[in-house]
Amino acid sequence: MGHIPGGHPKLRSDAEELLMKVESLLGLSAGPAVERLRNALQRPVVIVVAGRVNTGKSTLVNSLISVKLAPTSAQETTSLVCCYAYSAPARAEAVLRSAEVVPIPLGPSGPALEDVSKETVDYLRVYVQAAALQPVTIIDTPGLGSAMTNNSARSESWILGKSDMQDVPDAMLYLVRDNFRPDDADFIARFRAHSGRDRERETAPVIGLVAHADNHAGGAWHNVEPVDTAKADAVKLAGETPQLDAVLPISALLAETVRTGALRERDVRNLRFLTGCDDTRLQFAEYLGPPDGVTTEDFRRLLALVGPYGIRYGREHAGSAAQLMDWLYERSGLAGLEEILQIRVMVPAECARVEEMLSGLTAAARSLAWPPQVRALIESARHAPAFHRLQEESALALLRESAPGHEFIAVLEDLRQPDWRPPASTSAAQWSDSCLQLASRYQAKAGTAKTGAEARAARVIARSFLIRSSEARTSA
Ligand SMILES: Nc1nc2c(ncn2[C@@H]2O[C@H](COP(=O)(O)OP(=O)(O)OP(=O)(O)O)[C@@H](O)[C@H]2O)c(=O)[nH]1
Ligand SMILES: [Mg+2]
Repeated sequence: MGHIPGGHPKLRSDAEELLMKVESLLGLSAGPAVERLRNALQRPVVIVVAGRVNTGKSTLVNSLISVKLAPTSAQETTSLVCCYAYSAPARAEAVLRSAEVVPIPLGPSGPALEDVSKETVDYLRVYVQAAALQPVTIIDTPGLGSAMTNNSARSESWILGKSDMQDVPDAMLYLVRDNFRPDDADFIARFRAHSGRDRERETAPVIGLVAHADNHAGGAWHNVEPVDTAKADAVKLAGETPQLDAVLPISALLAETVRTGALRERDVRNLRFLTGCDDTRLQFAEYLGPPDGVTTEDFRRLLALVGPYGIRYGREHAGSAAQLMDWLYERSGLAGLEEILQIRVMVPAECARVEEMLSGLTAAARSLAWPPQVRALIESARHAPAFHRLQEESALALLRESAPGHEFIAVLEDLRQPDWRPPASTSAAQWSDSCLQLASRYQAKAGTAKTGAEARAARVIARSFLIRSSEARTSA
């Protein structure tokens, strides 16, 4: 079980290598221009987590950053936007409305404002050295739709108020308890419009999450399995809500417990101990007291870590800590979320950064009159197999716009998976041959295509298979 995977494993490193080659050809004169492009390239992918009060946003943020830093509770909790980014040493700062940045204390339960007045703060930044944060920055936001406080307005103006396109998040995770209400849909539509304001960019993907999956459809003690029901409801919602890129069930509580390493051997033993207990007895254990053999404190701890769902259904999977962790991971919905994040968010966002870098290099070469050999290097890099991924991305964007539902869209989406292989290929030689056949099939389709976008996509797909074929052959 990994964390949020990076995008394409080699794309950024190939891009960095190109910058290094340019630098070595140009020497010192490359300095500031190349440095600017390198900084832009290395910008982490920014994912904002939004939704109504109490949907589990901060709990999900903790599980995505693998540290319990964002405060969570059953009351309205988060009152300031907080960005979690990778850096050492761990520290926190408040960015004031005046743009001044002031360091603030970072305790084990998150940043503390202390003597900084909340009204003067625009947002908070927390830096942690968590491996999960290397490729991404995760933004926790106050709950939307709250009439009690001005937290909601803070979130809205922060998420939709960015004027510099560089600051607009690359994607949004939007949590709902059961349904997308009209104001949820309205917020999502405004986010998409805002993120796609710049004609050069596709609108940022939005992934809907059916939150509290472990407590869905009447809760853990009801007669239907809540996580399974949440899965089925997520599929239904995806069909009804075309403005979302995907809808998945998530139990942020289980995800947080898995990712932050909160579960101790003693918890696993206590849960295993409950295996033989009567369901009704367990359901009312908070009132009746826990079953003999488990202390009240231990029982409360278990409830806080895995909820009633973990107690009812997890008992059967508590043979060992590893078994329980696997089960919690699967039930939490994290696996599905991480896969979607890679394919729908990380790969496209990294392609966009590399594309920007390549255009930036071409522009700098022209405006700074770099020597012909440097220009030639940049030009040939643009067409090298290493950057073919970018062609796949732009062919996909073009086709989505001009022919949504076209059969090539699914092919291009499959190709986003770095470890994609043709089905039923057992050896590298077979894999290479199948790719070659596919390349030939798509080359032929390019000849009979009805539109420019379709022909381009077919040519791009043909080359993708050719590249994969030769990669397979060299790995054989
Ligand atoms: N059973 C269950 N409880 C959850 C889940 N996610 C969050 N919770 C609990 O719900 C409460 C609210 O969670 P938070 O993460 O603070 O919610 P939030 O969306 O950040 O809330 P605000 O910051 O107030 O908008 C906490 O008590 C969490 O422990 C979940 O998936 N399942
Ligand atoms: Mg919160």
